[in-house]
Amino acid sequence: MTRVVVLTGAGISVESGLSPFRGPDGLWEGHRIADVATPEGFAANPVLVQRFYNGLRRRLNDVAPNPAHVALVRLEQALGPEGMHLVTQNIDDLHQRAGSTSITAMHGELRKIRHVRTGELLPWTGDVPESETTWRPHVVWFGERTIGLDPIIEMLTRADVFAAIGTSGTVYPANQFAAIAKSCGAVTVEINLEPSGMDFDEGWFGPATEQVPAFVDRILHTAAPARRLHDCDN
Ligand code: BJW
Repeated sequence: MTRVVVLTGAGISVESGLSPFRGPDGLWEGHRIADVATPEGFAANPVLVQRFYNGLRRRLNDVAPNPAHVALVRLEQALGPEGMHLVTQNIDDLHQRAGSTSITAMHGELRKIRHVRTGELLPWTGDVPESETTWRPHVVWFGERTIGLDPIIEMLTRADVFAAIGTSGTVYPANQFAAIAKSCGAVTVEINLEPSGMDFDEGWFGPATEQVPAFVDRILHTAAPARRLHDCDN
């Protein structure tokens, strides 16, 4: 059985109408990252941070999954949860709304809030009062531990194919996944508007809504890539 691990970033949701993080129209334009995406920023100015994430959360009401999200559901349904796992850095819920179930949201989920002391999670689709300090956005800020890393690494060591879709590769630890998978014998594939500059075996360049369905067709309709034998095999 072919085992595929897919990593997605903000680029997969751009054609749904969401901005990427970086670049001229990026989400952080007009904000200092340290102010809105660090625990220190929240401690210093919770009103600014809650307002920022309330704005992002509202945007989710106006967008829908696109053909790239849907194609990854098709891949999961064809390979089963043992054959395909989706790791997303995205805090939007477009993969979940499209129907992906074998998924790790490693940077959290905008439509959840988290108790700052107990870690309890609540589903949350509306605004959080700007003065709220006990409940914070369930997102992973810089300097915080990402979600589900150990199982992700385990899956990368067993993958036949690793594909990174719509991510700039600027953020650790996700920017190490291709190297980990490759060192354990996976064929690594980048799907992006343009090359990120990281080392991949193959590049598929163009809009995700075109490239991802074509990539899924390739996986499903051609023989599994030959896997090299190596030390990571279980
Ligand atoms: C298309 C497209 C189309 C466009 N089709 N493609 C020095 C100091 C302090 C920390 C560090 C340091 N050096 C390293 C670190 C670690 C740090 C880090 O990586 N920093 C670097 C930036 C320097 N990482 C962390 O802190 C992480 N945690 C950690 O390391 O923990 C260690 C630890 C261990 C034990 C205990 C405690 C800690 C956590 C990182 C959390 C990142 N969170 C964010 C913010 C979420 C909330 C928010 O909204 O503010 O997650 S950062 C932001 O970047 C967001 C994203 O998920 C992430 C990745 O961005 P992504 O998805 O790649 O988006 P873009 O915009 O960068 O790229 C879009 C791409 O799409 C582009 O390539 C386009 O070409 C493409 N594209 N249209 C196809 N149509």
